[in-house]
Amino acid sequence: MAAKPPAGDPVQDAPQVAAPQHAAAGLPAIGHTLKMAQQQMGVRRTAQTLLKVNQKDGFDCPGCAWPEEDKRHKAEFCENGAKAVAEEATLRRVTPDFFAAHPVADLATRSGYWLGQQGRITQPVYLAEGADRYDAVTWERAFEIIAEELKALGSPDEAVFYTSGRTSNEAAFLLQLFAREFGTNNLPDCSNMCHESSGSALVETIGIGKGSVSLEDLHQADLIIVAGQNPGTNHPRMLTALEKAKAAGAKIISVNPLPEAGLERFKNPQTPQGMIKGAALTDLFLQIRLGGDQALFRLLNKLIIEADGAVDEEFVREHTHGYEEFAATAHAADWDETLTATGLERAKIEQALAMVLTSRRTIVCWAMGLTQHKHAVPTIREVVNFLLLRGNIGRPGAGVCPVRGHSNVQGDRTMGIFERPAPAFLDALDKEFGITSPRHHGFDVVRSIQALRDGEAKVFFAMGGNFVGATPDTDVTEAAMRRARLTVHVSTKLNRSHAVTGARALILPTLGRTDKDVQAAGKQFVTVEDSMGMVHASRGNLAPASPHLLSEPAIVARLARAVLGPASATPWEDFEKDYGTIRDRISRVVPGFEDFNARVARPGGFTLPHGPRDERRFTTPTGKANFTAAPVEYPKLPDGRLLLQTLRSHDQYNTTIYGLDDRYRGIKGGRRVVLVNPDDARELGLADGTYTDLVSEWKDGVERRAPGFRVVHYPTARGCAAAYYPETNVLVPLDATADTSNTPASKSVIVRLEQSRTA
Ligand SMILES: Nc1nc2c(c(=O)[nH]1)N[C@H]1C(S)=C(S)[C@@H](COP(=O)(O)OP(=O)(O)OC[C@H]3O[C@@H](n4cnc5c(=O)[nH]c(N)nc54)[C@H](O)[C@@H]3O)O[C@H]1N2
Ligand SMILES: Nc1nc2c(c(=O)[nH]1)N[C@H]1C(S)=C(S)[C@@H](COP(=O)(O)OP(=O)(O)OC[C@H]3O[C@@H](n4cnc5c(=O)[nH]c(N)nc54)[C@H](O)[C@@H]3O)O[C@H]1N2
Ligand SMILES: [Mo]
Repeated sequence: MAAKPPAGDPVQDAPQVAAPQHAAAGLPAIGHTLKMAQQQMGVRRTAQTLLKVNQKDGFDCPGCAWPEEDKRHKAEFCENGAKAVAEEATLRRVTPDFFAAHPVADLATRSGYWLGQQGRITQPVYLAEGADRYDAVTWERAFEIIAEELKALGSPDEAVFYTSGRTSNEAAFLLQLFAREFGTNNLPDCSNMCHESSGSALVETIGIGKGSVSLEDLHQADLIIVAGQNPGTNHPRMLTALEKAKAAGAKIISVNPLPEAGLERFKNPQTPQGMIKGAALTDLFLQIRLGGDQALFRLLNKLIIEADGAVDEEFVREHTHGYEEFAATAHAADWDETLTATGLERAKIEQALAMVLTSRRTIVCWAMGLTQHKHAVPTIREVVNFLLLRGNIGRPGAGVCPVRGHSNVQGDRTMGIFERPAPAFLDALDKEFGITSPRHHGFDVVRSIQALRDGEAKVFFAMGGNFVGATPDTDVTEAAMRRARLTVHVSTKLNRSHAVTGARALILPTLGRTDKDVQAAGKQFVTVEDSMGMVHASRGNLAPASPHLLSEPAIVARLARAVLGPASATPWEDFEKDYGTIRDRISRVVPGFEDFNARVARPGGFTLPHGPRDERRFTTPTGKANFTAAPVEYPKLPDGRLLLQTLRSHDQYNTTIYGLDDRYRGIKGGRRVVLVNPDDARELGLADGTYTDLVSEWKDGVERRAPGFRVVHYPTARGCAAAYYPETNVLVPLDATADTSNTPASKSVIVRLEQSRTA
């Protein structure tokens, strides 16, 4: 039997600090994985689940969106994927007794770690208006309550339907269909906080908001630039791809304010050689200042244009638009300004340029380090300029590689989870279902919070995720959520959002990826799309955590029937019985899914079309790939301040905290740490071990404070600091967002450190 969850709140944040490590994975990772998994699942279930992760007849890992190699290993999972599985397949249970013993006010005092450790939720529960705790409720009554509140709204736009990226294609398609049939495009999703900046930049420049490379391309590249990403923790299986690429002769440049262990050296646990020695991955480390990437790529672009024969003129002529204007802007790029913006030495940039110019096939990979800045969109556009200059799109071994987060975040968007849907998508949806979808845009994440705050939105429904835990400006967001009439969370596990409720609240427990899903027509599977546009099936094999759980598609189907009633001609009941009928509809609405049921039945699934990758076809208004020219921006710091990035530790999955260690960075037993460059720390008079409050300064004059962070002297870039999210969300102002994408700028928060106590 698995260990019981801790009785009291175990979070005694007392971080212990050792030197950071220089290599990721290998033997310690395997030991660590099995220990954590067995604590949650017991020995037998650990074996039963971990061998099914990412196998062709198994389930898609609920961890990240990194794709699978065609030839699978027996153990096709990584340390952090195994932790994600163990969290879900845990034997711990949250029953109605638990809610009887813990009033909502008590839940609100608990850490996210403690809440998550309580286990899987087993029954729907309801917090009545004026009640102090959740009580068991039937599914019928739960759907009636939601229907009552939705029907009482002055307009469908007073409801918000949020999606987190673990939701399957089938459930996502139903949810957006229901929202639009109900009458709103208020479909914010976690992508708004994640790769929205990538989508915005890519749609404008290459006509499609998705990456253009496959695993095969990575293996064939001459040069891979990994900018603003920490794969050793967040996409560990990517290290295997990088290792293969290196073995085939590729060079790797890492662009990061932090020397991340996984990028330095990788000890592959799947090869005996790798386990012992490990491979050095990074050839050149550019330790950049936060937010300096646009300036870096702009200067490289100038140097490429000025180097003899370095521009792929034929590609530029045939396939691009706007080169002249861009080249003129790039020409003005300035060394001094670039060195200030990036904090890099001239020689390092020259070294990078030499590597760029000798590479015929270049890929740029990126994640949150590029997307969560005020100027994230122009930064990613500059990366596109960089690739276009040398024809690095639509050619083997080359392209754009935004590395996605949640395992189906890309698929959810493909299925229409978007507050600003394309008219062609809505036309196809309306034609298929005989409905009239609203054409005006809905609320994204930040707009949803503002609408709740201002009383413009009154019902909040979440398909997964932890909305108040993941969003910025925690105090503002929590106050906004408490103003709602009704908050509803379809969840597997407890989190902060269940403790910060509207006047009425529901928790609807659901099946996870690992659970067997049996409906009237028999055993069902769902489908997902990975970061590289591969669509495949996912089948759970465990007995569900409780007999009272409904699947996500079943919950949406029943909700739709309760709300829309007989007036809806959509066959919601059939959808619940047989997900194949949902896929039939998807195949007629979403381009690229033709013959969906037949094609997804093949082991490994199929690849979605991608114009730029497949045939250098760019569906932009100009019909070409667009060069863009924007002024260079970078954060400027007042004296005595630091620029804070809010990032992930090795022991968390977003707001789900697995443990209190960040092994590769040498942190143990606590999360309230702030990593500061030793020279900056000395100038600020902050010895290692000093306790400080982080105080964020924003133009609204409000001081946002996160108390009690232990200063850790750490080799980050000068002027920059780092601390974990979600503890630091309280510091990110709601209106500090990226231009165009409206993504919270959670990687560039101006802070001062106020000494609170000494260790
Ligand atoms: N185990 C685990 N896996 C995960 C997740 C998890 O929480 N845990 N989360 C999933 C999700 S939803 C996502 S979106 C991804 C996130 O994956 P990442 O983007 O890797 O996650 P972060 O921890 O936010 O790390 C940001 C990285 O960018 C660097 N960086 C920050 N600012 C800048 C900058 O201005 N310039 C440059 N060049 N670098 C910068 C940081 O130092 C850090 O290495 O991971 C997914 N996978
Ligand atoms: N400051 C700061 N803020 C950030 C970020 C940052 O880097 N810094 N990163 C942003 C990013 S990239 C993202 S993606 C968001 C993440 O935002 P979310 O996706 O909203 O948050 P998660 O923590 O991933 O959600 C975890 C919860 O999902 C539920 N869950 C898990 N599996 C399932 C399932 O199968 N079905 C259902 N229905 N529920 C399930 C569980 O109840 C769990 O508690 O956070 C963003 N916020
Ligand atoms: Mo994400």
